[in-house]
Amino acid sequence: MDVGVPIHSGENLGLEKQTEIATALESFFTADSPQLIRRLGEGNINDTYFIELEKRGAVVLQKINADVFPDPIKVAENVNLVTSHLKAKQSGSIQNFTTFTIYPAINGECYHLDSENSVWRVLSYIENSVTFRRVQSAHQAFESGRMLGCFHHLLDDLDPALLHNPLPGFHNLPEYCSHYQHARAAYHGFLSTDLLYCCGEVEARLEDAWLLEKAHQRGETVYRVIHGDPKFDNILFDQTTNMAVAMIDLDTVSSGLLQYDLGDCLRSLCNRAGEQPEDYDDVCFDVDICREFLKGYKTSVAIFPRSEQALLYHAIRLLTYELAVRFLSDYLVGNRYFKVSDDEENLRRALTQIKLLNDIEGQQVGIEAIASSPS
Ligand code: GN1
Ligand code: MG
Repeated sequence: MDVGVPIHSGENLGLEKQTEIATALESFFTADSPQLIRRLGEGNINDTYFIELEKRGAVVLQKINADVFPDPIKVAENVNLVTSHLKAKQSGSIQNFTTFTIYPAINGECYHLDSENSVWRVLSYIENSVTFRRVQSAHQAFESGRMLGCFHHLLDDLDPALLHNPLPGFHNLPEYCSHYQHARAAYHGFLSTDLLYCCGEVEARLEDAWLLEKAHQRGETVYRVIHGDPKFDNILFDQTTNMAVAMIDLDTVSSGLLQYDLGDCLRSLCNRAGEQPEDYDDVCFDVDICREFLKGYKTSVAIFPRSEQALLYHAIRLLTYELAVRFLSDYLVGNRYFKVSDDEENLRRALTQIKLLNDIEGQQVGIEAIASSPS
């Protein structure tokens, strides 16, 4: 059985890091000091820490990755706007949906800018919560759908134009494809069998890159507030009740298509082998998990238009493809974007998404049937 990742687990940090963190905390809390500092979660982008403060107790501290987000202050402001909206609308009417609180810095801002221009923020820690790398049950799939549906439902009256664009080019598949082509042309490293296989699979689908944008131009889908990165381990579960409790990692909240969120969540949730499988043969898309997710999703959203449902298969396929293109391009340019533990990790990640993509395409009929089913 796969084991959930208690979000407070992780390695201990060196003295230099601890000092940097303690200094950042002084800009948020007076007369309080950290008793315990640990890395938190397994995000590919930001640095996240679990902090136990002497007086205030547990909080979460994050340093926003300025190599990825060109303007981290905009990211912090977006998250502040979205969490304020969620809190204002929630007012106890929706069960099992928690929104974390953002602690203001002493100067009143929702972030702290340090002497090296790094942006830090502090969030409340949701007690007794856990994230999972891989889905373990149909119940978790239903709960994931219910949670993402609540998130969309509560934000459906927030004007997406009020949000900054946190990451220009994010989910822009035509642009990712063009970056890939440049990266491939400039690559002069070793052409392994796996690399050639991945490049061939990516290049065979380049002309599909505009599909969702064309559907948008035809009026089949609209721009709205989306999470942007709702992969399965960005959903918090309560350890006691096993209910989903919160969506985390809101840095990519932005104006976008519903398909980006549904496709990204389903490609990660329904691949029960995870993004880093031990055996590529285990990588496949579990349609039963997809069905349960959609049941949960439909219990939360007021409306789920037919035209949006009709795009679901392509959303799942194209968001899987998009991530394969992104991992592969990053590998070709020398691993500049995603955190890696070794030089080949992004190639292995790309290979996993390509295996998944092929399985999704092989199951098109089944996925389309689930997507169009009324319940
Ligand atoms: C990144 O930060 P994290 O690990 O939740 C990435 C997502 C990818 C994901 C793949 C801002 O998410 O787009 O789908 O890795 N986030 C950003 O694991 O690029
Ligand atoms: Mg993220």
